[in-house]
Amino acid sequence: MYTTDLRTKEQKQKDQQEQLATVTEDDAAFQERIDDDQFIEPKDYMPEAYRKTLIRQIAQHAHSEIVGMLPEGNWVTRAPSLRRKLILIAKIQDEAGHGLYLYSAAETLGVARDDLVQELHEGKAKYSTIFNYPSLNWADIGAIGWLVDGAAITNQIPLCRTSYGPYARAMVRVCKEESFHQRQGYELMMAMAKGSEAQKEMAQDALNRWWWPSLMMFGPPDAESTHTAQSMAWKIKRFTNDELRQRFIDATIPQAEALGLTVPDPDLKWNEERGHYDYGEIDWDEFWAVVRGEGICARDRIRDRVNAYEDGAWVREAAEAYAAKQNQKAAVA
Ligand code: BYC
Repeated sequence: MYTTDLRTKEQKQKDQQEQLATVTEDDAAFQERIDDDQFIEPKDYMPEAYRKTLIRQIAQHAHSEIVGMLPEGNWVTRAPSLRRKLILIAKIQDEAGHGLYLYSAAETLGVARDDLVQELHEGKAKYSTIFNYPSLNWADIGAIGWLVDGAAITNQIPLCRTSYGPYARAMVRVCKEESFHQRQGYELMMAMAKGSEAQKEMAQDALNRWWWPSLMMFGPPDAESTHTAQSMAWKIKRFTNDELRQRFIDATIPQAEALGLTVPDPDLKWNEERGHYDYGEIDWDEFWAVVRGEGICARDRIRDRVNAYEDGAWVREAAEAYAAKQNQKAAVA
């Protein structure tokens, strides 16, 4: 069974260095394939550490998609129109699909989806910090689509060229859907920002609360990132956390300006020399606290996932009974 890695950051870095020091011929040939931009497929040789890194990242990603349904699910019954409700339900359903592609991609690496899900339910698995924040007003649904899906696309488009074939292929479809999610979020924000004074205030309030957590989605600063250097060498990651965070900020500020909303960062300003926006200090203490499971909604999220899983037991049983019946028929024929 795959278990959560409880080693300290220093220990992980030390182990990685030791592993790299003992490069076999197979490992060297593997790295050549990576350097040559070839995809690695499930039955190909891969170093054990590469396999483990992928399982960790893909499983965390799958859990994020599934837990990510909850803050939005909170608003389905209160969507202000039939059109908005349909869009929201379709989006949430897409996230479930993303989770399934990703669990399937993880399974090609020799882990069982049930084991991964169990880890999530036991509170041992990580998922994106962003989903531990509450969705408090209707404009939050717009902000999630615009900012959270916007950050997700920024991170995931490069993953379409990640070195592991099944993960890369899953990402192609995920990104197409995320693009629709981002646009519907921005369109919702536009309706709110250009609406009544009260609606504009709701949109601003949502931006104020989701801005900083969205920047945290990209992970710790490069200097504090445990896995970036090795994951870049293996082309699992194509850009560093800070590079993608900067790309997201640069793309999003003009969008906020078009909405007439103010990004809650007094230090934000265009830097002509760098050709990028400078931005203020991110509260990394808050980030690490949420990673440790101390986020506002952390307990609710796990409780809701466990309840949903238990409520769905009859569906799994019915599917298994149906499959058994089909197999029986096939055996007789
Ligand atoms: N939240 O060495 P680092 C979505 C952990 S779904 C929690 O930089 P890495 C959507 C990290 O796991 C969005 N933990 O890690 C869904 C590591 O701990 P471990 C999800 C985080 O992996 C529904 C430690 O911190 N997207 O968009 O090289 C509705 C050190 O970090 C976070 C993905 O999962 C975090 N934010 O880089 C709407 C994309 N950040 O494992 C939208 C795929 C870091 O050593 N994942 N940690 O115990 C990735 O690209 C990378 O895993 C990350 C982190 C950039 C997130």
